[in-house]
Amino acid sequence: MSETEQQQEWTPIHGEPYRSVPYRPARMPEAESLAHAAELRERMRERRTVRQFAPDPVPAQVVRDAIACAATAPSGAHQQPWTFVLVQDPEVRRRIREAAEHEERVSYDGRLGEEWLAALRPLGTDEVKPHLTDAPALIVVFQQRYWLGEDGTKHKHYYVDESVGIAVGMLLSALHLSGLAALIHTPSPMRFLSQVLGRPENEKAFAVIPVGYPAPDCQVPDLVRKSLDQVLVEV
Ligand code: IYR
Repeated sequence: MSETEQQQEWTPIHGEPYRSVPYRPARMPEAESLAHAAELRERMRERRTVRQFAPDPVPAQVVRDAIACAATAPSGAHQQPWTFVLVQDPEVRRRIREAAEHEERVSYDGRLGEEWLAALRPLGTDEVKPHLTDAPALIVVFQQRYWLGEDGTKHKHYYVDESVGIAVGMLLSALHLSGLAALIHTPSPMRFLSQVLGRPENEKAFAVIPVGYPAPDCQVPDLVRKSLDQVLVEV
């Protein structure tokens, strides 16, 4: 982030003329670039989705910094259509767990359908969601489907799913690289999150991300990632 960006307060740029500032980052020497890329690849390979958390607190500033990283994501028309709600209050986490487990019970009892349940079997998930109260922090990500002008006019946001998806990817990377474990949890339907957290009508819940340290006896499913050859096509 440039100094200009840090000093200026955000205001909507909708309909403003194009303005530009110079961008001249120092070019990284190739050897350094290769070393960073290889190290990052290895560190990202070590990330696992965690569902069993230790109750130990996490440094809240690490989570805030990770959210700040996520909020640097590119977005459709630079509309930054996201809100991150950091929940540490145990009573609010308890209410989120109760409502999520209610929805999940219906899902696992048949709403998902046999094909979906079969796809989930190797992950070992079920309707019991202890991570929502065991993890010391939850980040509830909302997507802003539109923004409300001061006069109450609704302005459309563009590529909201893509923008928020990119930001969440950056958030998961930042949390992992800062030493914290996380889970992307998508109870469905998620409307209860707007009610519990009192979010406005232009916001729709996107995911709940429990954050913490893995429990001492944490287990993760024995999964294999696709190799680079299987995901990369070079033309
Ligand atoms: N939301 C449910 C089901 C679930 C769905 C997918 I796709 C997953 O990758 C994992 C779980 C749950 O959280 O259990």
